[in-house]
Amino acid sequence: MSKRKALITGATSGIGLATAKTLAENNFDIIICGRRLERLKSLQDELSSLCEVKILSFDVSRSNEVKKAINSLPDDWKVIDVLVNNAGNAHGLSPIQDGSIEDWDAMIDINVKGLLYMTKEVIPGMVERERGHVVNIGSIAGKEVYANGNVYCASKHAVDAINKGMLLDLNAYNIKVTSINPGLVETEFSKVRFKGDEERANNVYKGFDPLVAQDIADTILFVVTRPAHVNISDLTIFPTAQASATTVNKSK
Ligand code: NDP
Ligand code: 8X3
Repeated sequence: MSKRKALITGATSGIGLATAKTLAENNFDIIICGRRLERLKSLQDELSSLCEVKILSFDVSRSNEVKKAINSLPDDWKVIDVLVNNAGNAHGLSPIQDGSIEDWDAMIDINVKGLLYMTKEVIPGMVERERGHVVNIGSIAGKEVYANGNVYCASKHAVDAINKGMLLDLNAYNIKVTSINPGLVETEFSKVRFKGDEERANNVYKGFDPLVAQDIADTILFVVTRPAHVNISDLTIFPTAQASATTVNKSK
């Protein structure tokens, strides 16, 4: 029997990279996506002894690029069993009155519209086959709003609402929909949020043990390998030291 195929957006770093490796090690063929082509190529080299690996390098926030990328897949690769909508980032951390329009556009365009563009290209095949699983990576920022998180929190609240909408609309088609909402995970996330300021980024994870990308990848593997009658619809995952978006025991 052929392996199931999973498409992972944001596979060049952090949660997406760990997920790509984990699924490759656990009987999936994978389509890895991201803008940094060199990273995708080296991941393909690393994983190609384990499974079939296809690369799609494009910007999720550009609907024409998304369409072109999915259309470029050979027909048998268009049969995507698992879509992991993971690509996204925070850009900036400012009070609303000081926020940058460029940062707002990036977060809405990538985290919300990018996820929708991917979904639009991949879901019709799932509906036709009455089979498939969409895993949306939300955040605790989609469950709570914290000071200065305004637009990033809005983008992740939108992911939460879209996830709920997908669950309802795809119910008739036997399609599983899962939202995974992590707390603090040490990846390149804070480096992007703080525009390359490594010291500020590293400080976010000081004084406690944050989650690592592999913790989320292990959870995604668990979720996508449940029996056919089981759908895990919504999960929030914190490091043990975290109890809410802003309650973190930093006594270490
Ligand atoms: P990273 O910065 O390590 O990874 C982000 C990934 O998204 C990269 O692979 C990047 O690829 C991709 N990406 C970003 N913008 C685009 C774009 N325009 N087009 C295509 N791909 C893009 O961060 P994480 O792994 O932490 O983040 C992954 C997801 O997890 C995000 O949705 C984030 O909001 C969410 N999350 C993260 C948490 C954390 O604490 N780290 C907690 C909760 C949720 P490339 O640059 O090559 O395009
Ligand atoms: C990432 C987690 O708390 O930095 O979504 O917003 S947080």
